[in-house]
Amino acid sequence: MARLSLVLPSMNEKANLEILIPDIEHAFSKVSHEIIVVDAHSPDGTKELCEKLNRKYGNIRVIQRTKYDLGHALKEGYAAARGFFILSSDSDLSFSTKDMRSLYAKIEQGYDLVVGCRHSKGGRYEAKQPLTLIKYLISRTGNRLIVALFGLKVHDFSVNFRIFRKSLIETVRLRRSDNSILFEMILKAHVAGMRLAEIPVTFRERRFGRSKLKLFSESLKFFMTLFSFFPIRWKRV
Ligand SMILES: Nc1nc2c(ncn2[C@@H]2O[C@H](COP(=O)(O)OP(=O)(O)O)[C@@H](O)[C@H]2O)c(=O)[nH]1
Ligand SMILES: [Mg+2]
Repeated sequence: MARLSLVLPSMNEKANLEILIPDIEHAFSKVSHEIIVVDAHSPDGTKELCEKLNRKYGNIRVIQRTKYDLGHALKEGYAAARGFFILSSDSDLSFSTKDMRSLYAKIEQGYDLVVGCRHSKGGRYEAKQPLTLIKYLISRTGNRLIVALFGLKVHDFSVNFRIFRKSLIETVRLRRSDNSILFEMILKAHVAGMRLAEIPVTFRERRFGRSKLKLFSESLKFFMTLFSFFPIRWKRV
């Protein structure tokens, strides 16, 4: 069994994965690990790239699904993971392998879930483009609202950059199929009495390609679903 599974959702991220996967192999060369790319049937040759890299490294799997959105993709990746720890990250080079190593070092200290936080002291959310600035402001406001409403000690709930024990997803049942699965995981882990921590991380503009986030509809949906999470806050899962 690998010590670590890295789960990377992807939709047309070939140019980014071409750099990210070798970077990960290098950063975790001393940790037994596997990489699972959960790909939305990207027409850009992502699958072929992963197969090529697997011939070199021997620890890369690609799962392809056509219609799945992010929550589904993540759940599928987590279920396929064989590692003791699962590190979940975007695949567009927004996060560094240095921060991935920090996540891994932190969970080794004895936590169940460690979240990479862009909004706490020492964290950074790069926003060079006007659209990213809007995204940042929505993200910061939404995350502050969640802290105020739910009283959790984590400060970034919508970030797909975290590490957790595989046993977490066997203990808490994740039901959401959209982006809100990211908050659902943190909330349910908290309610289940798990040990949570966060570390500050840097979120950069993606290196290649375009964002798949439907900013306004997704944000609206996220805020609406917040209310459906209220009952979970005060009961055990
Ligand atoms: N498999 C899969 N991956 C997705 C989907 N939507 C986004 N992603 C991936 O999830 C990560 C985050 O998406 P991104 O477009 O960068 O969102 P942003 O960082 O908020 O602009 C990237 O690696 C995307 O390729 C999807 O529906 N299915
Ligand atoms: Mg991105």
